[in-house]
Amino acid sequence: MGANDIDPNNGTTPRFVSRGFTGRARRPPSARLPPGQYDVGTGFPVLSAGPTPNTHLSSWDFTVQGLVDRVRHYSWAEFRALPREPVQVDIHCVTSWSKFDTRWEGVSVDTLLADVESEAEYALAFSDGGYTTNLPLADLTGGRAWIVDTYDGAPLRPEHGGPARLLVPHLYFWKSAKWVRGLVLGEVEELGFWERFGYHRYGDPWRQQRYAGD
Ligand SMILES: Nc1nc2c(c(=O)[nH]1)N[C@H]1C(S)=C(S)[C@@H](COP(=O)(O)O)O[C@H]1N2
Ligand SMILES: [Mo]
Repeated sequence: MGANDIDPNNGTTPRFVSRGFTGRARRPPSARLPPGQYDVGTGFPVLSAGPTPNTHLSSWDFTVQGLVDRVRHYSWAEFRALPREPVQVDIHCVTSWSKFDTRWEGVSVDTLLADVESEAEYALAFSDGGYTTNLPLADLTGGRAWIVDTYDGAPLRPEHGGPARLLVPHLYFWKSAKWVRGLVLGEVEELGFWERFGYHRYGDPWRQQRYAGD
């Protein structure tokens, strides 16, 4: 896929595919491929709806805003000083490639939200360039989501979302917003960029939640 492809599905996945019967619980431990996915191997496709933004680290910050007791801003230096952890996970793109054992490093979203008081149920992640994606707040906590700035031991390359991207590997990879700059917390679920185009509001790859209605 080229850098400017707009449809994350890109016509490569049949719109109507029969659903597998394997829910997460019944899946044998060896089966790492969600239904309808293939193992892309050593490749790492780039999927971006638009050009790669170029944000200087001096003007980069990460903001937690919306329904919060007070807005949090982390400069790049403040972000880099937070406790960090390595993450090794499988990722699953809705265009049907999956990639096993990707290695990242970054800050758990739990860390960023640790002292935030909020009644919010939902989050909208927003990025340089205007991309957004919505998630239940619960899916960003509990050690399941990170803001990562390192891939395979090196600074995350711009085309893959550097300086920093969201990583939410248990959902389709469009939820892992590249060039992420913050979260807006809220009581109601505001749909993000692909979700407004008809992609599923939640996007569980094990339940093949590719499109609204799946
Ligand atoms: N800001 C932004 N984040 C984004 C996208 C995008 O177009 N813009 N594409 C999403 C989609 S559809 C996928 S599959 C992954 C692709 O990440 P990669 O290019 O590092 O493989 O980023 C997701 N995050
Ligand atoms: Mo995607």
